[in-house]
Amino acid sequence: MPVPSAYPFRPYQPLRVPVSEMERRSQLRYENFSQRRSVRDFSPEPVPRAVIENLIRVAGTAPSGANKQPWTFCAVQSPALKKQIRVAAEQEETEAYAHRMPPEWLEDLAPLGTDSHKEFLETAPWLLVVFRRIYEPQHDGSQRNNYYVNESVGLATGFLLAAAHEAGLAFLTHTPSPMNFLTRLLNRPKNERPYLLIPIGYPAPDAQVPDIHRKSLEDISAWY
Ligand code: IYR
Repeated sequence: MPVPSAYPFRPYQPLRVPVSEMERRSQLRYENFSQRRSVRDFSPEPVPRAVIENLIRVAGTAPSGANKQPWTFCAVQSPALKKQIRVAAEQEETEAYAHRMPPEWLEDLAPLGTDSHKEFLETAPWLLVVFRRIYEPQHDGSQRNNYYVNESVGLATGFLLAAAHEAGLAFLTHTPSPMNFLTRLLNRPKNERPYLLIPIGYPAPDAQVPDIHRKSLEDISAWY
């Protein structure tokens, strides 16, 4: 018998997937996801707002600490705002590449061919800016903390990116550092902190990606 609770519960019996079908689906999912690559050269081709709305809806289904759902997803389409974001990001990145990142970090980035130019911030049809909500302001003016905010927002963002890939879109998980300029440019409230900046769209027709490789199952797992 289920334990009685002060809060309402309801039955949950999602449709069972037969094991053979489970194997097939997980294999297909892996094959599809293994094709995903981070993209830095975008086509300006538009992506319908309805698609972005669905991706954000998917993100909102992620598990979160105490079901606080401590996230806000800002979708930026305005060319003027994208330009402001690019200018501010490039300012920080110029400083970062020239002075802030230690030689070892620059060495690790060399195979990716990145630099302080962030044209994709203007070219991609959408910029998704993910904010984590540290606390929730209460009606009486007090604050109530959220739990496992980084983990929760990471999961939600992962859900969103998986859905974007499945929808046939390309993206980059961009982390200009520091990114407080996003709080300012998007006029976000004090309880929100920028988490990730994600240009999303189609790759440019001549887009290239670095020839890098993924670790194998053996490399990333241990079995007991
Ligand atoms: N934020 C910089 C540097 C950078 C850092 C990491 I770690 C990367 O995987 C890629 C880039 C930039 O976006 O160029």
